[in-house]
Formats: sequence, C-alpha cells, structure tokens
Amino acid sequence: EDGSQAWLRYAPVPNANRYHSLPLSIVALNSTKSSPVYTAGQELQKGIKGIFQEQLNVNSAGKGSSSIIVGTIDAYSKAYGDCDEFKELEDDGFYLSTEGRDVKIIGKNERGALYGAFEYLSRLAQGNFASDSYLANPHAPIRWTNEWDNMDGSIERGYGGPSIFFQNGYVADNVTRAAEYARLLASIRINGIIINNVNANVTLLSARNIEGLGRLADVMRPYGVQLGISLNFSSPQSFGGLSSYDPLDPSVDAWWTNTTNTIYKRVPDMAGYLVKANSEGQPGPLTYNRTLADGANMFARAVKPHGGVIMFRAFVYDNHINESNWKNDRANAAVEFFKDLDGKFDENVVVQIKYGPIDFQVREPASPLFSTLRNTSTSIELQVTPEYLGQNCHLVYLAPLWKEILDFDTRADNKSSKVSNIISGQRFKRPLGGSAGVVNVGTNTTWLGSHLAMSNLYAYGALAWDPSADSVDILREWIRLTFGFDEKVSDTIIEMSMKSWPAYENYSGNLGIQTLTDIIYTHFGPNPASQDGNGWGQWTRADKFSIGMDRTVKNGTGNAGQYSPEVAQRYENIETTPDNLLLWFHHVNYTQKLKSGKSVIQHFYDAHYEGAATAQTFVSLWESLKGKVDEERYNHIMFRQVFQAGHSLVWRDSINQFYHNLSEIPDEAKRVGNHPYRIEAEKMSLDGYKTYAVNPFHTASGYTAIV
Ligand code: BDP
Repeated sequence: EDGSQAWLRYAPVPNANRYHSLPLSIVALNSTKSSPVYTAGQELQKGIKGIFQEQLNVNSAGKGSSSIIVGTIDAYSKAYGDCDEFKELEDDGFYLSTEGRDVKIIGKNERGALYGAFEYLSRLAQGNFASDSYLANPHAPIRWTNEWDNMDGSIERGYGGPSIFFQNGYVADNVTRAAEYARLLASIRINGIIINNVNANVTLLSARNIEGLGRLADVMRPYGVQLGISLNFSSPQSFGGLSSYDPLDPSVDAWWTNTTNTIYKRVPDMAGYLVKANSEGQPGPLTYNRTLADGANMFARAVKPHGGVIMFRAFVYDNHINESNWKNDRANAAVEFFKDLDGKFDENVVVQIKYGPIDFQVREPASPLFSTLRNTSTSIELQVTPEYLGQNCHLVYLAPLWKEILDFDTRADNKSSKVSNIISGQRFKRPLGGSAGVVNVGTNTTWLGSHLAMSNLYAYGALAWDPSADSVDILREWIRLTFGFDEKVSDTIIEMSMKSWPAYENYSGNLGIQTLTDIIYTHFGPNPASQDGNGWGQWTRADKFSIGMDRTVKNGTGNAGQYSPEVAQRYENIETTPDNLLLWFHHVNYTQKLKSGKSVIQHFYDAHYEGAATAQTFVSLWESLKGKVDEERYNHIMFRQVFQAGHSLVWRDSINQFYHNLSEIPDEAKRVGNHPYRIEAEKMSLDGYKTYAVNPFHTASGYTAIV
C-alpha cells in the first residue's frame, strides 16, 4: 500500500458476490482505443476483477443475457433504440441504472460515460449494491487542476517530489505517471489540467516541447482530461525574437496566432491557456499601457477557432507595495484592476479568482471580485497543495474551508448570490465558469507527499462537480475506498480531519490575522515578525498596543466597501464582523473584547494552546488504529502526525511569545513563556552537535537551536 492507486485500489469486497449478481459481460459501445468509452470498458473490467475477483469480457457491440452497458446517448440509441431516461443529461453528465438484468451507464458525451463507470465502480468498492437509477450533471463546465511544474522538473509549492511531466528542461520521456494521474483525475470528474507553472518558462514553446505536449495529451485523452498550458506574456520577445510583446502590436498578435496554431496541430483538443500577467514581477499588458482585457483577448482570439478557453488570473498585484501609506492594501488589488474591465473580455475568457483577496490564507473572506464581475465569466482558484497550511506535514482537511467560501452569499443586488452559483455561470447567466485547483502532484508514490492529504484532492473533485456535497460524506467515501470498511478507521480519520482546519487556524493565526508564517519565501513555519516591513502586503499592522488591518471605508483602506452593500455594512462595523475575521477588517487594541467576552490577546494565547493540544490528540487517535491500517501507511502517517504535534508546539510558543513580548500583556493562565516541564534541546549536550543562535528568535526556544 504505497498510495499510488489512491482511491482506485479496487480491493476485494468481502462476500460481494453474495449481494450482487454481476452481469456476465461488459459492452463498451462503439469504442475505439483511446476513447474514454474504451477506457471505461477497461476500467470496469479491472475494477470488477479487483472487487469480485471475476474476469468479464469487454465487447464493443452486441449484448448477452445480462451486461454492463457503457456508452454515449447516441451510441445507446443506435444500438437499442431511444430511451427517455437520458433526456436531462448535460455535457459530462451521466445516467446510471443498476435496476434489472443490465447495468446501464450512459453519458451525454464519452467523458460522461467514463464518469458513470467510475461512479458504478466506486459504489461497488464501497459495498453499495443497491438497485437504483439516477442521473448526475456537473454544477459547472470547467473543473480543472493547475500544476505549478517547472521545466527543470521542480515544482513550485509542490510537496510530493519532482515533476511527473518535466525533466531537465523538456517534457519527460516517460509519461506513464501522467497517464496514471489522468486516470485519478477522471475518477473525480476533472476535465482539464494546466501542466506548468503560472510563472511560466518560455521554452515550453520549443518544437521539442510542443511534441512533448502532444505525447502528454495523447495519454490523457483516453481519460477525457484536456491538457492546457500556462504562458509567459513576454514570449514573443523573449522567445520569438520580436522587439515587443505589446498585445496591440499586429506582429505580436500574429506570433501568438501562429504559435497557437502550431500547438493545436499537435494537440487538437487543447483546453486552452492560463495566464498570470503583471503580478509579482511577471510581464503583462500593463507594461505597454494596455489593459488586462487587451492582453486576455489577444490569446482568446488565437484559441477561439480551436474551441479553446483563456483562464486569466485575477491575482494581479505589485509585490513592492509601500507599507508606510495606511491606505495601501493588496486585498484591494483584484477589484481595482478588474472592475472597469467587466464586459470587456471576449466570451471565451474566464477570470480565475483566488478564493480570498490575498493568497490562500488559513482564513479569508471570499474575494469581493466574485460579486463585482457581472458580465465576465469567472472561476474560483483553490489550493489543494497546502502552501500556507502546513505543506502536507500537517493534516489540514480543506473541504470545510472551501465550502465556507463556496457557500458564501455575496448578496449581489440584495439577492441570494452564493459564490458557487456565480462561478458556475448560473447567477449572472454566463456561458463559462468553474474551478481550478492548484494540486502540484509529484513523483512520490503518495502523489502529494502524504496519504491523508489525498482526501483534499478527492474533495476538490467532489466539490467542483457538486459544491453542495457534504464535507463528512466526502471523507467517509474517500476513507472506505482508501482504507476499507473498518468503522473505527473511518470514525477516527473523520474526527482527525474535521478537527484539523480549526486546529491549524488556532495555532497558526486566528481572528482573521492570516497564517502568521514566514512570508518572504518558505510559507511554512511561524514568523510573525516577517509579516510587516515587506512589500508583499500581507500585513498585520501589529504594534505594542494594537493589531489588525483597518479595511473599513470610514478609517481604513476601503476594502470592506468592495463588497455588495449588505456585506460591506456587515464588515464595516466591528459589532457585525464575525470574530474570525475581526483582525482582517479592523485594527483594534489587544484588550478589545470579542463576542466571547475574551480580549483579543487572551484569545490569541488560548487559541494557540487549544490548537496545539488538538494536534497532540491526532497522535493518539492515529495510534488507536494500529493493526487496522496496513503497516506501510500506518507508519508513514504516524511520522507525519508526530511531526505535526511537535511543530504545533513550536507554532504555539513562538506566536504567543512574540505577541507577549510585543504587548507585554500577561497570559491570564500564566502559560506563555513558562514551560517548567519542558527540557530545551539547547540545554542538552550530545556528541557531534553544537548550538547556534536562531533568527528569527521565536522559531526556537531561548534563541537557540542545535545542529
Ligand atoms: C503565491 C505563491 C507563489 C505563486 C503565486 C501565484 O507563493 O509561488 O507563484 O502565489 O499564485 O502564493 O501566482
């Protein structure tokens, strides 16, 4: 059990044959090799072999006395006549019926048929042998992942080892792992993948690499996963040798059209491009005083004849913000850059918006841009790779966080306007929309570097398809498929997972102050001092007496005013701002009383103790599963939980000590700075090790670490 099969293990289900009379064959209608319906037939055969230990034949036509029939509506009607049940199917949707002698798995398109096959197998693998029929349609058309892989094989913010796509500057020769990943993605109904870093390398456009893209697309196509790429805006100049990359320069436009046509020749079904422009030093149209829409539309025109889509990121900001001006606020950037462009993007452009106004923090309000853009298609960008959330060395189950944002009612025009219904295109009647999840899988057999982290990828797919899915239900399913049927295993992993985000928030940055991590590069351990005094704009504005960003319209940066009036009013006032966003929207004294009656500083102290205490329980909870989970995964996960337990103490003490030093307000419970039971590593001696002074001081007790 090395994790490589993830939730597609197809482990034998005890006594499966007793509960389910399996049809005698599989019919994959009209399938040609490399088509998703062909894949569905192969997958059904493989899954049934695993679950029932039975080998069924796969045919592409005909039918025996009882069959599992998989195919598109068209193929089904041609073979067996019209059928009313499928009428409501939409693109990528499927109909599954286990009633009667045959099992019918019918997709609106081939991809839908494959999704239906995975659904049937997932039910069987979970021991669900019920007879029923139902239809499932996606909530949104775009359900993509983004992978931040670099051409040299490294991955920006990836924690599962090097790239499965690139090596030494080129697309990898061996693309087997890419095909396996496409299979995983198809099983959670992901239909597109951007395979390279948003900070894109221009050499991806070389002839050799375009050929490589073709090879990757060829192995992903049978799974209905369309490949797309991130572009570097300056490519016409830095790669093509033109004198500019101005989007309104006809030669630049022609260069992109030409390049795009060349790529489509090799990858005729390419999903499209993802573009990060004028952000964190990346080139973009603003360099030439052109608008972001001018930039996006140039690509949109190039991909349009091929049916491609442009995902244009709203994450546009300058990372050299001047902190001395109180009015400067990075959280304002997206709305400021995009609000006047609403309606100016071509129809095949989707503006891809990070869930919060800053950057994948442990707690953020929903981005105000979701309710600002009414005449532009939008999508939400989520991070499956937990960059600011423990980097898979901590367990942080993310579905509850994502659901808070997706369920958030932006109250556009004082009407119900949930983020999930905006990005699906439904609320503002847009033709496109959906989600992008930054996943960053690597060559590690666990894909993400941690077995338990895979629940996040599974949940991402589930919520992209149906944002109303329940966080615990998703987990329960994933656990059954990944670890089997033991109830104790299930209850324990659910308990740990559901407590994990609140625990992490408690010890890493609560009350909306953001994740108090090292901000300059690592984004991993605690470093509250790094939060201010930099140009990145993720500031706490903490001083001896007070803390928090004043984002009110009245006295602050005006960010609260970017929301629709009902929401703006809620955030403008301290009384109506939820405590968990207090310091996001307000600058208050440490002695400010919360709704709980506690002061801000005492809440800080207590929450850090509570969060770290919860992380300690994960170790004993996991220990209680010894013997119930195979040894390989048991040990791997145990190692991570022990690390998290220890690191949560480092978080607790460094954050508490930092604010204790700064505010000089004692902890009512007298814990902060007082650890009589603890033996500090630097007080011990061990041959071959020596002590050294640590900077920043709060990442090690007594300013000292040992090496
Ligand atoms: C930041 C990441 C950086 C990404 C950037 C982005 O630290 O690696 O390039 O977001 O999303 O959070 O463009």
